[in-house]
Amino acid sequence: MRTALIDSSGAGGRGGATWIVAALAAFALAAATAAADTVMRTSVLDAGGGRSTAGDVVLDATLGGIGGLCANGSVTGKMGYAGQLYDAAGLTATASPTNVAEGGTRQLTAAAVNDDDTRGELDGTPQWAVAWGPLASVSGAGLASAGAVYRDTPAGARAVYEAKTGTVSLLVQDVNPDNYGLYASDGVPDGWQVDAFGEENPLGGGSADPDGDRVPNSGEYAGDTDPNDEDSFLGITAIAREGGTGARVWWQGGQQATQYVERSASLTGPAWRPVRTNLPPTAAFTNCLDPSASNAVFYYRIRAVR
Ligand SMILES: [Ca+2]
Ligand SMILES: [Ca+2]
Ligand SMILES: [Ca+2]
Ligand SMILES: [Ca+2]
Repeated sequence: MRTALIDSSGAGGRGGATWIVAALAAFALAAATAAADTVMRTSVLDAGGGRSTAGDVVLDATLGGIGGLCANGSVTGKMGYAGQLYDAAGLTATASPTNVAEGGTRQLTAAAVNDDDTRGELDGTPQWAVAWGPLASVSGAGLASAGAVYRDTPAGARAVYEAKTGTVSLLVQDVNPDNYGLYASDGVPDGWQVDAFGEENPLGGGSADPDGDRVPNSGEYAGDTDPNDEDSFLGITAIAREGGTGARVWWQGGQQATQYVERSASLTGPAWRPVRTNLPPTAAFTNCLDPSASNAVFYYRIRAVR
């Protein structure tokens, strides 16, 4: 292997003038770096190139680095070429990040996909549209607006430009559990209402009692009982004396709510005092003993929270 020499020291030159021996002219590009006080020798010029150092100069020259792909955002280009000939082969649509909160917006971007694997900016503006899912709209500038959802929901937008189409998938995130359609603002999580009654069903409202068990849907949710089953509800089913001063209370309910059994000596201005706290998972049918009921009159109630 012969080397190329760039020498400004005058030691190997003629009359101190800089001169160059280009032993490998075909590879001169890989070593064409010099400084006024530097001697640079390219010790190796193989297919992979390598690092050369002289004085305080370091040259990383790689023949493979002459060409290749570089990317910046949605645009990808080929470097090291005098020109680029390509045809637009398709369209790509992107978003970063791909999640958007319900009621929020996300900027979308479209780019041309060329037949040499590069991507480039469009010469014009694509037509944007909602492709699927709970997007309220996509503006002409590609700003997607997310509608209300009752749980995290996939969505998609479409860009069309010169008969080419690109789509981008998004995830609309549920950030407010009580804002969806007919079920909004009634104190009951919309996802629970949709699971029990489907979407936009008037029977699924928080105050409705479609199964006729005298427990509204809001109470069925709180007690984790079935709003479509009249035999499923939270309630005391029996009370009986036990022993000298005790009273046993039986009740039924759901499984995933915290239950509180309480008593009061009066229903006029009652002062409810705790008897039993029942943590989930709870049995659908259970009971407890109130050992200090004495011979007085007491009223019992049960409530549930989750
Ligand atoms: Ca929501
Ligand atoms: Ca609701
Ligand atoms: Ca009911
Ligand atoms: Ca019920």
